Amino acid sequence: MLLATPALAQPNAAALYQQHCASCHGAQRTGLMGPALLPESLERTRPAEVLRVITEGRQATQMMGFAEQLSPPEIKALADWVRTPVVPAPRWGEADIRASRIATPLPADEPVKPKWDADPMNLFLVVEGGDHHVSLLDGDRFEVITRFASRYALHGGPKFTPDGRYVFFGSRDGWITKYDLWRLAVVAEVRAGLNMRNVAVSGDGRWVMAANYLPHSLALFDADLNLVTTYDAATQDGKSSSRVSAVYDATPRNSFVVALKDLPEIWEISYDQKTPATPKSQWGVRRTLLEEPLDDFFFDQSYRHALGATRPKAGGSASAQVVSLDMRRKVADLPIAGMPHLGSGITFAWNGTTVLASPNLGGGAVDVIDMQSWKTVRTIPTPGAGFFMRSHENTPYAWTDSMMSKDGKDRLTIIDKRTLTPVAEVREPGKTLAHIEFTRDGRYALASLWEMDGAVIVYDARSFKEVKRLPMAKPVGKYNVWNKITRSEGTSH
Ligand code: DHE
Repeated sequence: MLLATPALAQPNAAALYQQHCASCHGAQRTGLMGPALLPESLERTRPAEVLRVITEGRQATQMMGFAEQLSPPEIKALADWVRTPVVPAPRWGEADIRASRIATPLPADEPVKPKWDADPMNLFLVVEGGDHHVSLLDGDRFEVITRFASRYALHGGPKFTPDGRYVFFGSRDGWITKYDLWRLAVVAEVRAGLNMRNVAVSGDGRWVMAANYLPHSLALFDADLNLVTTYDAATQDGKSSSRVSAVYDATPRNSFVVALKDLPEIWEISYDQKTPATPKSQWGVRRTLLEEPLDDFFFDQSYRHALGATRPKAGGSASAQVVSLDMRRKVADLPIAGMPHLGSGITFAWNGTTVLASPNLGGGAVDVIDMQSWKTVRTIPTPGAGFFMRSHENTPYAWTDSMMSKDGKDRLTIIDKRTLTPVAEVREPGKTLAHIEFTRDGRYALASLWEMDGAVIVYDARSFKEVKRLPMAKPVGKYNVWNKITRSEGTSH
């Protein structure tokens, strides 16, 4: 008689998770000491990488490898399971936000002056994604003043207070960290959401706003990260809600401008009010209704216009639009060759007008657009799709990367802003070069060698020669205090 082989029991991933992972990543997978393991948080991590991390662990962190304790099918089951939604969906309300706040007040006997000897306006913060650290750099001597651990996976530019003393970092897991650059210490932290996009600081330094994918909300804090109120990102009738793509400070308008991923609306929330917002009496939301959702914004220097990208349509490409924030309607379609990465664009004077130049993620080109007529004046070829473009008022050149392309990722293209033509390249063969930021005076350009054993490379902005190389662990981005607080036209704000 032939006996049927019993089917092999499937590993119970939920039980394995509670046994091995919950103490660090939270019973609801919303993160504790370890990062959140929700589908939203893992969207950007390849399945093979999740398998590898569970098997081998993550270097220089508390994440150990489980190869000895779990079988390959158990590891595979866990890796698949953490990509499934938590049911019921985890909540993160105002009480959770308030309870998460950690503050370290200034010791009464500490003198109020910087602990270092450097130009406070020419400091750089370098976000090192490789091991989740931040380095503070003296922008004259190109020396590291200090290096400290950040929250897991910071995203978006850190935002400075107008005096340049404090900086706010946002992590994809929802943590906001306020850091005192003078005392070299964390002042306060709070978890604004479970999956966050970025933070913005008001031009007067009094308010911090966070944009969340999960929950669908905005969270408003005072400058010490005490929660003031949250806004549900929903239509006026409350019937549909949206992930919030990003929040931007529009200092000339004294307002926050909000990009919504799933709703055809732009929001503007003015902080130019006599009465502070409270949970019961929020500042009003001014809605500009659109034909389709726009995210990834760029603004003209006056912040009268928001330039937004639409998502690619099935079989088609993305496009971009110009919206007047005063008239509250679309005023132009932007002729852009591929998927723009508008947030990384720059503006400069050219031929009697002001132009916007933006790299695009869809192909090898930089689009240059006249900001009066909203017409393309030039499409500049680059070796491949790029993420970041930077310049400075004191240099005739703009630098852009091609980090998303196989063949072009190892070089930066230097474009003459007068002729709109590429004039030079710097190259690190076989490696990834990306994200540029200039010193306060525009004399040097700092770029990232975007590798685990990477570096910040300092180039002379006139001769394009390397001046210095500082070892860093995958330096994702770098931010100069002066260029940010003066809203230099050559960088993001
Ligand atoms: Fe970013 C800024 C959106 C993927 C590194 N990125 C921003 C901003 C937005 C944005 C809206 C501006 C907010 C701000 O600075 O406050 N980024 C997006 C995306 O939608 C996208 C394409 C997909 C996603 O899932 O988020 C995306 N971004 C990435 C990356 O893969 C990058 C290269 C690596 C990483 O660590 O995530 C990346 N984004 C950055 C950086 C900035 C940024 C370094 C700040 C640039 C600056 O100079 O200000």
